[in-house]
Amino acid sequence: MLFPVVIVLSLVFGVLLIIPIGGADMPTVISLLNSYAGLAAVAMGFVLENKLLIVAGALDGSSGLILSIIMCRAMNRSFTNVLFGAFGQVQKASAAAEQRTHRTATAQDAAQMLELASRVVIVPGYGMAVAQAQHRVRELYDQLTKRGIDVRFAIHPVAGRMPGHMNVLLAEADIPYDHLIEAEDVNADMPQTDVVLVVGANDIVNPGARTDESSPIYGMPIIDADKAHTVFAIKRSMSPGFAGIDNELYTADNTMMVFGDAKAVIGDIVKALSGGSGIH
Ligand code: TAP
Repeated sequence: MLFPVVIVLSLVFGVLLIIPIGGADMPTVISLLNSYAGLAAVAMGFVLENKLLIVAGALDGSSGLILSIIMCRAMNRSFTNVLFGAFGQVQKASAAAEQRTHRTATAQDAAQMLELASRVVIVPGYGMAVAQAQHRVRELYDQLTKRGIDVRFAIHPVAGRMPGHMNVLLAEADIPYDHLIEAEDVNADMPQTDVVLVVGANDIVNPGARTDESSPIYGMPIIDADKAHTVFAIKRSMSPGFAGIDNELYTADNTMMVFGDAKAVIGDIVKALSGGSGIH
């Protein structure tokens, strides 16, 4: 008699557990649900007195939980904030930031600066995934390396929306793996970098994470793009990223915004470069 009631209660419990979690935290939720499945297997193992089920379930349960916690740490957010953070979440740019001005550039301007550079760092983010621009990025990489320019990719652990998101996309485009550099290593060379090309990234290059204690991402390690000589940031507008906050990188003196869809803009840069001014 109680069985259907338990099923209904479990369904309600499952739904209530998931609805407070923000949509973009989905990867954390998936690994947490994996962990719950492992715990359920452990319970079943005890009921059936099956040691294999207990051990396999415990492995699944603990690894899922550890992965969820690591993902939260990389975002510098507490576990409870991810689990209940979507309640009353407001994602809005502040009025103060709207008054700050930014400089714009065209794809042709970016191509000219890239062609003159010796060291280039490309910072891919969620926007590259949305635009599916990885193959254009590969073409750009080919154009630049052909000219003897040192091109590296700065990979942030939480760029995009799932662990390893950028690695997967760049591997799909056959970018050599040894050119993907982790944030802390690439940051050491940032002051010697001529041009940083930010491709649809926002929070992972926000200098506010270093300086603004009131920022929700304060303390999150970032890619120090602002320390390079020149920054070109490709995105469609001045809208904020996942954290819903302004990014002072976009209004910095050494930054130029190239507005547009990442795939189209990188395509235009490649086109300009393949026309070739023959500087390198
Ligand atoms: P975001 O901060 O989300 O910024 C992405 C930017 O891409 C946006 O500002 C958007 O600006 C731009 N964009 C979107 N579509 C585009 C397109 N078609 N062409 C060009 N630009 C486009 O991304 P991020 O810097 O990669 O940071 C990731 C964020 O996600 C972090 O806050 C992280 O904590 C969070 N997060 C990560 C994970 C994992 S595990 N990776 C999981 C959950 C949450 P426009 O709209 O103006 O174009």
